[in-house]
Amino acid sequence: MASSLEQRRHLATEIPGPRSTELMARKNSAVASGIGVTMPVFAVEAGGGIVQDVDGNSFIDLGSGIAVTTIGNSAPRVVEAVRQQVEAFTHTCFMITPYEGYVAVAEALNRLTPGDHEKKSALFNSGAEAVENAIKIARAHTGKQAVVVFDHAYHGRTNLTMAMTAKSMPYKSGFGPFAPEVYRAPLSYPYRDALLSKEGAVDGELAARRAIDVIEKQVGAGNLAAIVIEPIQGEGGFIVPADGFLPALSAWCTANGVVFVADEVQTGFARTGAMFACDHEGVVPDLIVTAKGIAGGLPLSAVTGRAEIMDASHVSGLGGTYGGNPIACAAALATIETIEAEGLLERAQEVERVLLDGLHRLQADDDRIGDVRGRGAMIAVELVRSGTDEPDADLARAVAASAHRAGVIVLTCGTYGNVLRLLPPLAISNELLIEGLDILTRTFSEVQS
Ligand code: PLZ
Repeated sequence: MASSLEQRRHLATEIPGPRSTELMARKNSAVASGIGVTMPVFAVEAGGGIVQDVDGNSFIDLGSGIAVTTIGNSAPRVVEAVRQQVEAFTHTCFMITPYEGYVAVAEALNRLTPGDHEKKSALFNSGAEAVENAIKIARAHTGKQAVVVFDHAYHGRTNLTMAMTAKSMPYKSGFGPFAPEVYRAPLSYPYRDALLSKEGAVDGELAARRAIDVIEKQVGAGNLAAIVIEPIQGEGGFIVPADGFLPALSAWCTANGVVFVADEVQTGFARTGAMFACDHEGVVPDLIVTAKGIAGGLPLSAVTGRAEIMDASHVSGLGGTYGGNPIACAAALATIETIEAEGLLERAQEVERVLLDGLHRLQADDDRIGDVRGRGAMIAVELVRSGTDEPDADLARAVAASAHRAGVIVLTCGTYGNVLRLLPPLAISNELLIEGLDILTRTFSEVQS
């Protein structure tokens, strides 16, 4: 995938450099403190596997702007489609005078998402907005109100999605009261479940029964509109549930008149080596929520699902001024074309092999790496204090900060803040990927804990 930006890590200054330091001072006086930043460098250009900053430093991108630029930043097809659309018109509002791009994106989503039943879609702007709309639709369809989410879940920062998100700091603390009728069930978390019972860790059906028991006793299927789950949890720590967990939950929903909603905001669009993470286990959600990787960096999100559920709302019950903006739709069509034309599912599987190989070798030499997990280009390591299973958030922070200074963008996540996650764009070269891994490996040996 061509990018005009030189595909080379290069440090021209200390990190941060003088121009970034100046901009950070302006940011601190002009931008609300609630908006934090991971790295103190300001971007000017990005493409392939590189992000370049205002001081001429080039970073290896192992973050993709939190799993958004999966096909690469400023990917050529997206740039061209956006340019053409900007020249034609920027906005009319689909609810006022509709346009073809929106319909074409809905058709593509109906075709690509799991299951060959009749589907419909509705478009929005952000992941959180789409999650909220999935709940509106599930409630309208079932006439029920309760929503079940899981331990370690992340679904957004709006009021309803804050209630659905598990972690208090930084997402919820001080921002209540939260929306009612949201209940939390235990997740299948193989690494941590194994500390309690080896059997429970590998048996997804057993873990699902534990969750279903909580749901039946504490909520009741008769009150429950929807179960919402990330098939691989993102912010919660890249937790891949044990095989059988998702199919068992989905089957229980079908048997009990509950809408099964997959939040594929972070996992969707080739990220995990399949178009959607549900595909790995043949799970067919009733509704699927997508965003992030859908449009190559432009803000777009969607709810797609069974036509009879999607049609439950009265006419004009769903919408918004910008939902399915024409420029974002043009970008989404170009993104989907790129994934299909360039074999990016296979590329994500190859990225998985490279990352797992490097990280397993690192784990063999370092007992602070408790777990290596993930799928495709969504791979993480969970860090613990040497020889224990105690989460080590300080180590994750120190390794990330040191990697940043060495010119590698990596992110942390996890309920305990002890997970280092790798989300490279699929446009990255293997050379940059391996160099990024080498730097991480060196960083681990330098950072003592
Ligand atoms: N559902 C599964 O991962 C967004 C959040 C970053 P929005 N994750 C990144 C942050 O700190 O705000 C996310 C997600 C899943 C929903 C969302 C929300 O998507 O587009 O950020 O609203």
